[in-house]
Amino acid sequence: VSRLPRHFPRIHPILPASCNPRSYSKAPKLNKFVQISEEVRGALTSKTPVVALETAIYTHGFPYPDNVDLAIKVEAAIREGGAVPATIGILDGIARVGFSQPELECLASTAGQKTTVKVSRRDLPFVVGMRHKTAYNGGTTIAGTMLLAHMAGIKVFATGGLGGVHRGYPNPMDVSADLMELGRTNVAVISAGSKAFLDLENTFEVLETQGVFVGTFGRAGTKVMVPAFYSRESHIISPNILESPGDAAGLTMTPDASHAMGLSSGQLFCNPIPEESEIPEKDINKVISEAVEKARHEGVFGKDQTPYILNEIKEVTKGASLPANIALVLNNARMGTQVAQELVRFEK
Ligand code: PSU
Ligand code: MN
Repeated sequence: VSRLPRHFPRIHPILPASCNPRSYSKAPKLNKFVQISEEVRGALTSKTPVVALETAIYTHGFPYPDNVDLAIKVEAAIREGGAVPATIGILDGIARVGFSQPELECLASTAGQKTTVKVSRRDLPFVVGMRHKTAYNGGTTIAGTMLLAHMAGIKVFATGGLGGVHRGYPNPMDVSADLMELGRTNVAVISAGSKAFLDLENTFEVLETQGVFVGTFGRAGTKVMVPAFYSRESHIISPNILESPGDAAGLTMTPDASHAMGLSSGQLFCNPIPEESEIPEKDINKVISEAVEKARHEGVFGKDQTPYILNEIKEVTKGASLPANIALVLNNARMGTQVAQELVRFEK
């Protein structure tokens, strides 16, 4: 578990008095290290739609207390659509599927602490296995969240932006584990594409190599590009077009086409940021290039790079990137809710 870069703001060095991670461990167990909340377990049993959510965006993407605010808004948007949110992350060394609001606030308030780590597939066994020694809290990345969602039987997962191939490949050979997870785990991820500071061409090449279905919501018969996080369009043509959440759900339903083909890979449903919240490519490109260059210059790489660059973009745009980021996450949560609704109808 690596340290945060020197420049990452440590916003909240001390836990708020009301937050004791150890006091939240009463949910039913999936196994020794994984708990599922009563609400999420009940929803899955009764075939109520469930939407999984990641927590790395709270621990390593948004400052406290904005992250709490976002976490609450996203869950509320999913409930409004008639689905149950299943926020996934690590609290006190236990992987949780489904957070209560106090638990969410607790995790989010530990953002920036050394024992609050960014947890991808490779980190999971360590953070739970170390519980007796160091009680880690963790924000799970898309890869980490997919793995836990799959374990709990959740098929739909809404998030912000997918990790990808970092610019400068193959020096370093930085390819997000998110792409490999999509290649091996059957969970549908709804995202605003991949972050614009990545090498988008190669990101979509790797997804193809991994056998991941990629579709973008748009009108059939038109030219639909995959979105680029802050901007609605990149210069990459979407390999497939999804006309509706029902279209998307048809791909993840059971028994479905991929199941019939014996596939166990995931799906990526790209959902462009709403027009009114978009930051046009020409306005954000220079900021992004400079942030990437600064990260390189400062020697920030590996798992620290994504949080560092996001924070740089936020600083340089004087916070203007935050509302866009919030808008696209909420937009994806709403779309994820509709996909989960459709999926349940297919399964009934
Ligand atoms: N998008 C954001 N903020 C984030 C991330 C994505 O707007 O914090 C996180 C996601 O959790 C994603 C992770 O899975 O960054 C990818 O990190 P890496 O490139 O180290 O795999
Ligand atoms: Mn990486």
